[in-house]
Amino acid sequence: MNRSSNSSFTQAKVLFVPVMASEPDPRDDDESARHAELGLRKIIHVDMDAFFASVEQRDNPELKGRPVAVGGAGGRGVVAAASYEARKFGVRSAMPSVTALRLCPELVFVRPRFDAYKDVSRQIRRVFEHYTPVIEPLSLDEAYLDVTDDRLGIGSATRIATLIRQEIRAKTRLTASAGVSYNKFLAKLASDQNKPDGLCVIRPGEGAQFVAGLPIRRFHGVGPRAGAKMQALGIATGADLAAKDIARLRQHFGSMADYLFRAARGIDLRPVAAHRVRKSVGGERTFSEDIGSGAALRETLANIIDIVWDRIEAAQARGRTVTLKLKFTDFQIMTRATSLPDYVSGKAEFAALAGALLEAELPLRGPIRLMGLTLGNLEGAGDEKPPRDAAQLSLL
Ligand code: DCP
Ligand code: MG
Repeated sequence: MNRSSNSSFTQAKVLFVPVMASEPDPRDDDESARHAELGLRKIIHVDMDAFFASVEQRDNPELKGRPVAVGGAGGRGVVAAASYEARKFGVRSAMPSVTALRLCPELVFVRPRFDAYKDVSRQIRRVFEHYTPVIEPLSLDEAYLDVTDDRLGIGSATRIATLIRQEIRAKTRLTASAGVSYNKFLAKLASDQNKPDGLCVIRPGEGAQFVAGLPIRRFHGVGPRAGAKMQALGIATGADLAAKDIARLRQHFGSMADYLFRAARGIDLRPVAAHRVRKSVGGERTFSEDIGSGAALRETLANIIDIVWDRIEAAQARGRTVTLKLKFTDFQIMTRATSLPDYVSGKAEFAALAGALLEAELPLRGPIRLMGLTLGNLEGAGDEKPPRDAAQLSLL
């Protein structure tokens, strides 16, 4: 996650100091009453600290205290996770490994071990289930929990977050950060606020003020593209966003406008979706320079296949449809999909299907600025119409 040291952010940090783990908060009873009155939920967002890198440091004592990157060290390698020691040098997730090494020459690269991460993911999931059935995992290491009606009748979301963090530490020997608030948007911001090993609570009435001082790139869902648009419109903070009227936001941000309009006021109406079924796993990549030659396209595809297949493994997903997406320099998008009667059997088949989709289009009518790849028609998701519903994660 991007954190920033700009002054408005620092101001927010001062206002919202972490609640210490062992202090019962006298405001909790009042808080419960107010929640009931306003129909607000009690939401916790839990996110493991430097997840893959922390697991590696836990399992290999030689890595403790050292700058560690999980990922491939080679020319095409990308950093998946960076330990906090590595972050001091500016090393970040999704950074090319060569850049990371330039920033931090002592950086130790470790290959990912997805089975180990999945084990931890299952362990933390069991901890969550102890407190609430309403859990929405976002990835292996993070989830939203709705604890409005918690299983044990504890009542205080702050207390529950503290217990969850303690239990995670005891069971996994790893640390998690948690954010507590009355909606998902604020809870996610809060979990990031005091990382690593932090807790932050945003109470009813505090959301709008918290959001006002935040740099816009910390808003969940504002990626590089929306971020660039915001910058062009002079929107740097939550307060700048709140000053724009809804019509103007719709004009620029289409379907995202209503979410942004509410978020700028600390409002988020999305429920914790405990049974959300993922429809596809994939990723896409925008290039710093447009590419057009067959060799460059094949090399790029190979790179994306590596990253996307890691994600497919991490999500333990099985699917029948492979979709390739290309965006030309004139922003025209072309998608090509192929479906099998059975699930894609492994990485080799996935790579072969993706490669065939690309080969069938060569030579392209012109250079492209983006390439994306997804695996869809996932097990348990029911049949879907690819490729348009494919929810994508940006790789950069
Ligand atoms: N990950 C990845 N590629 C990315 C981002 C993340 O493979 N572009 C993987 C590695 C991370 C894990 O997902 O360890 C969790 O991602 P987070 O964004 O939660 O980052 P971390 O847990 O590493 O760090 P933080 O302490 O900021 O949460
Ligand atoms: Mg994390």
